[in-house]
Amino acid sequence: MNRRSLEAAASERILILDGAMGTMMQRLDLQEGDYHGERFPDHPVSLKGAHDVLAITRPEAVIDAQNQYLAAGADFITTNTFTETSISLEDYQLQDHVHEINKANALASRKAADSWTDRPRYVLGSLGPTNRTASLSPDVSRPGFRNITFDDLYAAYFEQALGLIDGGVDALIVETIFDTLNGKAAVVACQDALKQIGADLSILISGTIVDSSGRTLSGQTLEAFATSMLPLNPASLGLNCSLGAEQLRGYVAELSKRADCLVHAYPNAGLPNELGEYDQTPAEFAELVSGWADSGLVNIVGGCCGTTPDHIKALAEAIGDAKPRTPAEPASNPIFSGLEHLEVYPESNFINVGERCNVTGSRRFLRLIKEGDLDTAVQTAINQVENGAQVLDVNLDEGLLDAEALLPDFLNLLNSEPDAAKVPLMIDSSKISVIEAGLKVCQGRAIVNSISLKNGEDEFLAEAALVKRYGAAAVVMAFDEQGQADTLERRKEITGRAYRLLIEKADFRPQDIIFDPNIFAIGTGLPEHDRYAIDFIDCCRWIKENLPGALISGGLSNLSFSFRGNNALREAMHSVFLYHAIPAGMDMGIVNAGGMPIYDEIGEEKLELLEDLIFARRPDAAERLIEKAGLFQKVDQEVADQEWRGLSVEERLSHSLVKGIVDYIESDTAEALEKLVEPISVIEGPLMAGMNVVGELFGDGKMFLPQVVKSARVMKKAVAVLEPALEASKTGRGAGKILLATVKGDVHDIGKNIVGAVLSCSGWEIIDLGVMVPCEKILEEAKAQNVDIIGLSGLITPSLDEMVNVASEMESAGFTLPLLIGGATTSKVHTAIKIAPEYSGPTVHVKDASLASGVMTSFLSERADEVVAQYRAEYEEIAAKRAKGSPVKVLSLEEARSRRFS
Ligand code: THG
Repeated sequence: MNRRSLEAAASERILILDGAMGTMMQRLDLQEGDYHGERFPDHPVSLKGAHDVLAITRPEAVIDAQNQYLAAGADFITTNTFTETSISLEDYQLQDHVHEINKANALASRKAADSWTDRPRYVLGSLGPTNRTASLSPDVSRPGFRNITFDDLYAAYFEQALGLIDGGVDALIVETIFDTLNGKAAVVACQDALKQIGADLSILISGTIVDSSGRTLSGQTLEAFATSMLPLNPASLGLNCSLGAEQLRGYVAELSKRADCLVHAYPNAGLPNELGEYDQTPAEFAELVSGWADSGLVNIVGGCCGTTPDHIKALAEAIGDAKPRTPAEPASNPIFSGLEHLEVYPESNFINVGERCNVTGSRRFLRLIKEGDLDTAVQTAINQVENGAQVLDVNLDEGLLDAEALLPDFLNLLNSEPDAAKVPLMIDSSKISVIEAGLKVCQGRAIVNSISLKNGEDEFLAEAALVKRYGAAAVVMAFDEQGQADTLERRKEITGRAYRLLIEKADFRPQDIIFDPNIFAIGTGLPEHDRYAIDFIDCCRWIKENLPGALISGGLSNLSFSFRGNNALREAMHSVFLYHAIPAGMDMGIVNAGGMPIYDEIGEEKLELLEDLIFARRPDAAERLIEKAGLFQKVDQEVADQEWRGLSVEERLSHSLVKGIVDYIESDTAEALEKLVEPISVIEGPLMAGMNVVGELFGDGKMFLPQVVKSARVMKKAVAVLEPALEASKTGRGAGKILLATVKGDVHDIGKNIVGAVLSCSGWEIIDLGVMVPCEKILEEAKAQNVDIIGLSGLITPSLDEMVNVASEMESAGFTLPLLIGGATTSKVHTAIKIAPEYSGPTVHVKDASLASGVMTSFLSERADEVVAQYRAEYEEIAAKRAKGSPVKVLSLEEARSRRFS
């Protein structure tokens, strides 16, 4: 059953999987002898409990159990081979019988399935997670240690898959994946085993999340897991085991939204009780799981631990002829992952890739690696993420280092630090064997840096195939057989050729290609280097117009190599270059996330010198810049300090915020509080003024994320100083209780924190759930804490969709309390036309913190009904106006042409 035939079957109706097997076997009360049978009479260890050997020693017991599921209405039965790799079979000293046991199980299941002739019944070959993890250390004192590698797992799964395919399964399912790296090894092994045998069978991928934080055991979010797995092209992606169906709904919905393949789900029968038993009844189970079908979230459903033929029967009946889910449109946004995912939206800002974990790019990092001080070296990674790096470039290529051995060691250690491992990795090496060694330790979806045409098309396509095998994306350098592209024409020629090859011959999606049209040093004194910067920028524009969907990156610090020793000059140069390259299409860059001045503050004289050089506006640009290099040397800190320290306290606060200076923020905030008396006045006055400047500069591309991160830190410190005063000035009006949360997918909380601070001043009790809060958690806490109002916050555009989702889930869950919407991208119009229609309770957009208390008080007042009615009328009017269409009247083409300007 290949992918197409599975999709065809699943397009007609929702398909039913079987339930748990272990309990069925236990019920038979089999004795030691039943397990040994005639095949293993003298086996040296006890086999009791090794249910999988029963396919050899008591096949009729297995067939009988599976028939019960088929009778209950299952379309699929799963082979009893969850632990049948050589790795797990060692527990029973059966590791030499892998092929035999897997094949026997497949044959037994085949026999059961084939005894039904009413409709096609299928056999799914099961591959479980094994008892080891490739992404986690079993030893807390050695976080970089692993007791199993990708290669070990691959070999074990390959052997198992061959046995299953030999026994005649219809499809393979890699299930209960709690470590994505184990899962990847299994999927790649299945693909290779199928290729070797020449079979074309579907592969289903099934993850498991271990707690209500929604993460896998190895720490990935569900989105990061899906991001790693979807590029491996499963016929179906889904979840099993995990929590009970009740807790799983939000995650199934999330997968359903992302997966451009089928989606399956087979949860446990609720959460285990104190005795570890599952006691959800078949009716309860069926109602919850069929609810997903009714909402169009799933294509294939069944049960995991604790489910019985009765559960499956109830489920099949409850599903009836519910309409199967339509797979999501194939994604077109680039998306990468570490422990968390990074999706690049058309409106995303520039993406910072940290450059410092590079032995040729940092003397300090090289020394740490050479001395074997990997712990401190990993700190370099953490620091960069703290400073705003959204991806980490790692390069250990150096003549005297064995990068192929060292890189996995370093990455294993890095991957055990969640503060670094949350971002995707960019594996930087000029040797493909080193890159592959790196990919074998990444559970996330990494970026390969880089592949190129330098050794011709065959090698390029082989490298591209390797990238695809691990589900990664790739930086493609503008190199070919003749060398590096150093003119605009050569840059176009090579990137264009590489694009065609990747799309037409390597089955790449455009969004998985990241072109690097070579940032080389300018100002070297050689006139042939003068156009390097401008040609790169022009090439960005050309790529965006001619190679649709591909991303553009570059190594920024290369640009200023000629000015080594003058960091201030180098940083200013980088800032100016980005200011022009980003609008031309540069999406991401390998940068020093810590250092970059704000474009607007470089000053006219310096700016002119730099732009003369970058745009090759005059032949002596470099000379003039060198002459004036002194301008860039950091001004004596004391002198500089004296200048801005002389400003008013309001201006000083704003200055600290914009510049990200923490040194004086505490004393200045205290001074401002004395002057303005009310803590709220300090927040709403100078602090907001500073943050507004930051917001504007960021929006205009004059400030970058690392700088915004610094400003946010300063803001937090200032608010902390005000907190006692806020607390004391509480009016004690006892207004009510509000739950605040930044929605899932979003980490911004400055606005939300301010709202919280302002509201608590007015006597509101604040339940602040923090950032990245999943919908289920919001609903759960709102109920548990019996809040009066829910306030959702978010800064980035995708948060708008998530807010719509929360509103609709509030409706499904029967909420009626008011919902407030706030945050930079939110608006009254969006709230009126997208969010309010999803929820029948009052739904209102609140423009800024100062308004929140008023709105909320009115909702809880005696005239609440009137207020709600007013809002509703206003919002419905906005929505109605929108529905009537755009106020701009569009002319026909002929009419427009007839009015052409003459
Ligand atoms: N494209 C792609 N990958 C790349 C590059 C590129 N990887 C490597 C490099 N170029 C990008 N990384 C760096 C890292 C550091 C520096 C430059 C580029 C750098 N370092 C200081 C120096 O050499 O003066 C080191 C200072 C120190 O020792 O601390 O400039 O273009 N795809």
